[in-house]
Amino acid sequence: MDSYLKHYIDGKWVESIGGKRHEVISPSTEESCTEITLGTTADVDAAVKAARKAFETFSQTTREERLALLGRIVEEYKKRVPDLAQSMANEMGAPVSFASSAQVGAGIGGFMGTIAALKDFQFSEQHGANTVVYEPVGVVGMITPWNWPLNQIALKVAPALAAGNTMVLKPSEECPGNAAIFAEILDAAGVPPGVFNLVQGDGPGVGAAISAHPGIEMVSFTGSTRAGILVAKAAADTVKRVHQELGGKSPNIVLPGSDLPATLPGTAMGVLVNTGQSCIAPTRILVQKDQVPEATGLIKAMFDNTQVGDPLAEGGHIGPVVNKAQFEKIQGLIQSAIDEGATLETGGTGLPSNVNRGYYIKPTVFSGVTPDMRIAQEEIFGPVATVMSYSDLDEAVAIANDTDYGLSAVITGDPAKAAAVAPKLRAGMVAVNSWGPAPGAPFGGYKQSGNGREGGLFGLKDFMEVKAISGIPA
Ligand code: TXE
Repeated sequence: MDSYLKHYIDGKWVESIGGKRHEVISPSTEESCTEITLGTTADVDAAVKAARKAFETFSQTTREERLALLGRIVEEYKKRVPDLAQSMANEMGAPVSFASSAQVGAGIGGFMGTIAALKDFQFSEQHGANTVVYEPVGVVGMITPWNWPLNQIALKVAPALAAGNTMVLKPSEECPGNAAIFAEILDAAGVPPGVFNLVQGDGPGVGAAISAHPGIEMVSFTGSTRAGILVAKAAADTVKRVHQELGGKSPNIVLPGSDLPATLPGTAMGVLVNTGQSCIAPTRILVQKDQVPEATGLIKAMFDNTQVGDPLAEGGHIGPVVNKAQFEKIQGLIQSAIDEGATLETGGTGLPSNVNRGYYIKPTVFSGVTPDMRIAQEEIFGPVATVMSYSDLDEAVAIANDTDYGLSAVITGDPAKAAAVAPKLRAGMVAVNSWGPAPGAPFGGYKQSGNGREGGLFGLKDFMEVKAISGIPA
């Protein structure tokens, strides 16, 4: 792959129509590492035209043909693991070993979950006098972010292909290289021209054009709640389906009396994985007040033992955050917690002592955090944990639910006791003694964390239309 990236439209690599170039800055070097051709509305029009034409034939393919295609994509994908990992390490700072295992693995997981769902999918069901059939939605617009970039692309492209849709993808302009390699993978797997189109570009340009386009029947978006609202507004005039996976502020309720050394490290690590840049990162760690000192000590030790370093070096360290804007946002949130009276246990503002450039954040732990503090309400998206104290479980549940988000929640402790707490949490996913849901979970949130679900059977259904046919004897 070139470090200058073009669009992939109708099976060909093309330059923008009247567009400029955009430089991607590596978060570890603060220097340019990739350039993209910056898409325009005219590029989106060309991609939609190709996708509409391809829909005429691709929507008629059989389950077996689509299963074979998805299988070939997985085979081609596996050949490109080093390239995919390298491009993510350069552009968004995921260390190569983590990128090639977790980041690339999550993308394959999205395809495997879809393949399993498609094998058993009932395309036709009888509901009383109605035959209900599932059909492709049409042309799907996809807008994806930079934090788990391949996972987020796979969770949209795999079910869209499985359902017989055609598509136009705009990946994040912060991390476009893996999407270009992904297009090469689909090309090598024999995805017909026009079925999958890639338009490189930014949100206000290409993202907004996709959202508003009358030739697109559905837009599937993953990113901030801020941008998700703009997507929904831009889509409103065309009444297209809007599918959103947005931000989160996940609680981690540590049940009273839990064996903390045995359980807490496994869930608290979710704040460090991917340098804290996960929408489900359980950053609000709620601990019964008698256990706060022990829990804080354990978390502090974990964060103190976490190395920060070069994403291109092998090892189990964490990398920088994606860009300068995110670095500054996180520095501001850390400072706000200090100013509002939280206790800084470790970390803090400024660069870690072993680096002198790059967007690296000190692994940071605060205790004494109260629900009204900014750091307890805003998504951090960095390696920053907050320990909050509660008196009884009713109070813990009230604090857990007291944000605008509702993506995911974690419960640490006895699973039998957790079973009574899980129904009280206003979140799309509840993970017990793990920082994230098990593979195959319908992935998505309540409240301002979005709507719709991704992954497996639920994700497949979300990329389909439902038609009821009555009056024809079965
Ligand atoms: O994301 P944006 P940003 C959260 C996280 C992070 C914050 C800011 O809290 O700190 O968002 O990140 C496209 N119309 N998440 O600003 O802008 C954009 O080009 C259409 C949570 O980098 O949401 C990119 O492709 N599209 C999250 C995508 O939206 C628009 C993942 C995401 O970028 C657009 C990332 C517009 N007007 C950040 N503006 C998660 N749910 O995992 C931007 N985009």
